[in-house]
Amino acid sequence: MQVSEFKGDDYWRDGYAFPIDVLTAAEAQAVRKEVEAFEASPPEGLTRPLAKYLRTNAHIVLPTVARMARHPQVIDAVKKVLGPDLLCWGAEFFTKEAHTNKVVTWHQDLTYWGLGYGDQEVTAWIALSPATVESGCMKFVAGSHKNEIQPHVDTFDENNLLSRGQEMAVKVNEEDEVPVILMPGQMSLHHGRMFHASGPNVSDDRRMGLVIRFITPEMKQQNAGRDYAMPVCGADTHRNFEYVPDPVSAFSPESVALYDEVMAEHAKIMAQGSEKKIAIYS
Ligand SMILES: O=C(O)CCC(=O)C(=O)O
Repeated sequence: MQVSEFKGDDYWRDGYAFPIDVLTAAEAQAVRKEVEAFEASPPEGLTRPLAKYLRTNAHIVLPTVARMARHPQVIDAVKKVLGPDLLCWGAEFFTKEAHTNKVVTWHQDLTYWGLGYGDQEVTAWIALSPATVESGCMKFVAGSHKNEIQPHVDTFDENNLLSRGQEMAVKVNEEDEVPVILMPGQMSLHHGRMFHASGPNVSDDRRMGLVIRFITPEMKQQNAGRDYAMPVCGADTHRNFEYVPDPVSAFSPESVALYDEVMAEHAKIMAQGSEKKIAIYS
């Protein structure tokens, strides 16, 4: 559907909305190409492997990702859900290589973020390649955002793409699963308490999604003294987050240094309650 056809009410009923057309296929392809060029030839001066920058907080080091977080079509849709005042709290690439067993187990995003369990957060998942049942698209359970946060267990399974292999200790019935099929340039939105997961990629192409986490300024980090966000639109009368500036160029020395600072704080937040080190934050 076009952004103009998207009704925020449907999101609040189901806890998700898709497919919403936000980028042209050419725009999606350009983002994919840029990321793949960095993967083929990682820039110098990085303090950690390239994959880690892509896997979390990519908006801090990649101008394209910061630009996507302010893309007019993306913002128009997110505003229909959260209102006019928006911050970007995180952005990452969720990539599953062709013919791999990597999965994402059932979970609710807000469980580990330290931002509380409220309604002022939405995830935008933008397809950069076809997200199909074959390639391991996400699966949602309609209305599951109306539940409280369920108990989760850490599995640290190496085939699980989540930071600690977290898994809801609640069984989801197969007949309740809604596959989130998206073509390049299409977006889904989901609530932070949505039950969601994704299966392996048995297709011939890698499955790539650019995932942007939007919050309203009322949100507040509860598990650490400070947290960071990038202002996107509207006003912020709360100033609960330290502002992350747009990177001036890809992996500029300043943005790499800021990245390290943010990750040090996020590592503490994400590690709360975990018995092991969380690999993607190290
Ligand atoms: O990309 C996936 O398969 C899972 C993504 C996810 O869990 C999320 O964006 O919250």
